[in-house]
Amino acid sequence: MPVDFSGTWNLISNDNFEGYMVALGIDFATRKIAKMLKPQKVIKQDGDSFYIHTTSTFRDYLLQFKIGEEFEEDNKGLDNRKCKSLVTWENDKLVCVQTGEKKNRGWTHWLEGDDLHLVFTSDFY
Ligand code: VL7
Repeated sequence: MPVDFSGTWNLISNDNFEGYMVALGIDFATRKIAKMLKPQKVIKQDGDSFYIHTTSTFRDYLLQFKIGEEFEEDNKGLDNRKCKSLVTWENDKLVCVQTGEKKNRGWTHWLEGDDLHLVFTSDFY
C-alpha cells in the first residue's frame, strides 16, 4: 500500500520555526505573528498529483505539483523568493528540492503514527 497524505491536518508543534524564518530573512514583526499561528493543511493526493493548501488566520499558501515534474514556485506571502521546485519520493517520504537564491532549500513530509511531519531546510547565507 502506498502512503496517502490526504486529509486535514492541524499544527501541534513547530520546533525552531523561528530559525527557519530567520534563515529566510523574514522580518521580526512577521515572525512574531507567524510563530503563534496554528495553520491547518488540507492535502489531496491523487496518484502522483498533490494539492496542499495551508491556511491560517494570517496568510494562506497553496501548492500543487506532480511527482517528478519541476515547477516554478513563487512563495507568495512567505519570503516571496521565486525558485524551481521538484518533489520526489524517497521511500515513503515526500522530498522537495527548491533551487534558487537560497542554498539547500527544501522540505520533507512524512507520516508517523497519526501525525504528519514537515521539516524545512535552508542555508542562512
Ligand atoms: C507554509 C514557511 C515562513 C514567512 C507567514 C506564515 C504563514 C501559513 O508549510 C507550507 O507548505 C509546505 C507544504 O506542506 C511547503 O510548501 C506553507 C510555509 C511557511 C515560510 C515565511 C512567514 C509568514 C504560514 C501559510
